[in-house]
Amino acid sequence: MDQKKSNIGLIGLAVMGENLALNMESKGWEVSVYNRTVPGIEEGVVDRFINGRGKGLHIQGYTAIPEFVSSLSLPRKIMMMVRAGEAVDELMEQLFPYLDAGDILIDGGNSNCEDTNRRVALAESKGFRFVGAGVSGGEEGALNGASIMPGGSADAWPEIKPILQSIAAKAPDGTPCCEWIGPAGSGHFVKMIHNGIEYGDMQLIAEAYWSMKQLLGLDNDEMSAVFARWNKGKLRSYLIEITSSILSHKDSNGKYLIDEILDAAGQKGTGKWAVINAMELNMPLGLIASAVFERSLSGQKELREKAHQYFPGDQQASHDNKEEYQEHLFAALYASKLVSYAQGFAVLQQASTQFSWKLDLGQIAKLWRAGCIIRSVFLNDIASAYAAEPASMNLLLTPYFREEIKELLKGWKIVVSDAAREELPVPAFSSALNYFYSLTSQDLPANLVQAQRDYFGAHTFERRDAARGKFFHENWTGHGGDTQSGTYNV
Ligand code: NBP
Repeated sequence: MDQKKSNIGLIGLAVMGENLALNMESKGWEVSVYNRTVPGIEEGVVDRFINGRGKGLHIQGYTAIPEFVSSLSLPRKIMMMVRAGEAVDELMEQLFPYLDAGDILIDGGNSNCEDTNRRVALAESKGFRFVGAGVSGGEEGALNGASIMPGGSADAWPEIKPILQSIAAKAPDGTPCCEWIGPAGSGHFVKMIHNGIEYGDMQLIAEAYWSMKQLLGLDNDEMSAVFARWNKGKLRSYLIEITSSILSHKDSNGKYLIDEILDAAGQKGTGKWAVINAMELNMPLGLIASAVFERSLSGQKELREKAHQYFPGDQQASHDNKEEYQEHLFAALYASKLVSYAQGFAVLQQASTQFSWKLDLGQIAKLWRAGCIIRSVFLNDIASAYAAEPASMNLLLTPYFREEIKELLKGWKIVVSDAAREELPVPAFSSALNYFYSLTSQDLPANLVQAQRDYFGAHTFERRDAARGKFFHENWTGHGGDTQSGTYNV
């Protein structure tokens, strides 16, 4: 007798794939799973899963692609949860010969959006459909509800929507944190910006922690209590919540684990990609860039130790009114976070315009309210701001956030200037404040930059007394020519 066909196939039984398969099965879907079997790497992955966590469930395991593919109902839906990069291309090539027209491949890994652009076009050229779906929430989200950002072949969405929305986290108002994002690699682009924002949030929280410790002299339990208090207000979020828990956590020896962990941060590349893509779009994303670079510098531990011998620093702060100062730190953290999201959403908006993606920014904010690492109450305020002003060019200029910034500015300035005086690094707080000052400056010294560019390279400049877009060149030295450099971007 023919075995019942599965509703969906899942490839890649590492931490994410296993949990997604279990999540799908728990929602009533019949699932087929496949993992490659490479001698010498790890054999028996499928057996281990089917006889372990998958035992007794509606999950069929396969170790050969043809049988795996033919176990699926038409049009086939195959979700790949494998390492981003070549593995996805290799798998696609292995799958293509066994697929029928209209079958759908979903890449749920952290793929680069440029790769997804290419893969959507390739799959569609062969009559298949391809969806790049960013999945956030880690192991726990994969099992109990993730935030999922699918984009690519639009006519695949009605086919996969019931499955993906069933395994997504539910926002407090009950809506699933999974909606169609747009064409081509837009889903992976949005996931990449999400990850960049995650880098920013983590760095900002780390700076608040460090300022509390170094400027106020608070101990771990006191700092844990401050974060717990902040988690009851406007900063309520998963990352603030776990920070409070991390700071009070003791290891089996009774020591605070936070003090035992080496201060060298790792990274897997999505923060870096976010910054590179922002640069390509000519959009400022300075806060996330400073978070990425600070992780890089933190990793140069030996160099920092040597540098410290030459410049031991001169920290002597101690604030009498610690309660009041905590409010200043709250202001610095909240205002900088506003800047980070304003920058990230402005990049999304620019990408949407440039690539004709028609992204719904308010909807994207809503997708991040549950299941993902940056989930927070604050995303409701962003969604509301876009509902009121869908075409807003910068979140900081929307009525609600304008008023918030006015309230926060005083404390934010105090923290950044105190940190500078006390030689305490707060690169994300200060990057955010400088962005805010530049953004709100009617005049900037870019006139001098333009003059220098024209002086040495005939790059031309616009004039204050002429229309925008009309370019001039000056023969600065009297012996330069009148030939202008072309206006182009490299
Ligand atoms: P990994 O990123 O560690 O990938 C391991 C899986 O990829 C294994 O199943 C492995 O098979 C398979 N694989 C590799 Br490696 N090369 C392959 C190839 N050439 N052909 C077929 N399969 C191949 O697993 P993960 O941490 O579960 O993440 C999966 C994806 O989800 C990644 O893109 C990741 O960036 C993304 N993601 C991860 C998280 C997280 O918290 N971990 C969160 C969100 C998104 P093997 O067993 O034979 O080695």
